Amino acid sequence: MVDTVDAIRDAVAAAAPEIRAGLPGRREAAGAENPSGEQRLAADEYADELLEERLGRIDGVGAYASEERESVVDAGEGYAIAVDPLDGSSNLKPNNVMGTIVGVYDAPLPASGRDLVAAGYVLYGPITTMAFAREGTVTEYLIEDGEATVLNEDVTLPDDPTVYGFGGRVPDWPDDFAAYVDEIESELKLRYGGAMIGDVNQVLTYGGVFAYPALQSAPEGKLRLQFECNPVGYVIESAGGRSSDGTGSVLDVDPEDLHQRTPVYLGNGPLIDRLESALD
Ligand code: P6P
Repeated sequence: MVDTVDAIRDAVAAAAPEIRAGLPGRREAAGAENPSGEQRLAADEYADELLEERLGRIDGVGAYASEERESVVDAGEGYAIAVDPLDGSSNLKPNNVMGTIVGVYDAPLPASGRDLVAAGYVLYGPITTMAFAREGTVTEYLIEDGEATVLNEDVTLPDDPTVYGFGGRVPDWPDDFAAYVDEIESELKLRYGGAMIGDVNQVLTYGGVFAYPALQSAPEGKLRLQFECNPVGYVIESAGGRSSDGTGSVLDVDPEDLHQRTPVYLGNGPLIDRLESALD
């Protein structure tokens, strides 16, 4: 993971001269769409191929799946790795943060979040960090020059939340969610950057709530259960927070399809409890 992250970050940074020169760099569309029908960038494909090559060859890894591929790459016995190779790659254009999400399931995919044995996410920010959850603890690492250095060996959500970030558009929010937002926005500061990992890491750092809610136009929400909501929900719950699909832990959502979407709400327990009451 550490080696792969350096190569992906370098590839994203390699686009920088082209961005400075106004050229598309790896921002250019790769032509295809991903299984969720979203524009796939060359950077998405690059990160996906690198992750499959590096993670797929690890002893003990039996399957690889990604948000960018229709089906699971089967490699026999072992853990199933599910990744979002470059989450928020559309942020390349505005030169904003992006991430890589990885879930390690001890079950064939699609799997329940309860089958996760580890999960984490990488944030390509001013520095590259990885938040990795294992056995109920979240450790934050600095990743640089092929080395992972522990920055915080037990990351927990602050008790006094201060930020929120919600996806979707106000007119598309159901009334019950909009009513919750009215309450929350008078208590917390808006922090939304359009890349789940950047926004969730704000919540992990300052406390608060991130949501990509059920929308009137998309009751199932936007984010993918296997590749985004389960792994990131696992990290937030391991850091002492809560996850929800609006009714209960996102880790309990029944896995029916590899690319199924789910509404997702992540953050401090009391804020998620209030949200579930509002959505009742
Ligand atoms: P919107 C990025 O495309 C992504 O999958 C998540 O990283 C992010 O939270 C969400 O979609 C942003 O969606 O509708 O705000 O552009």
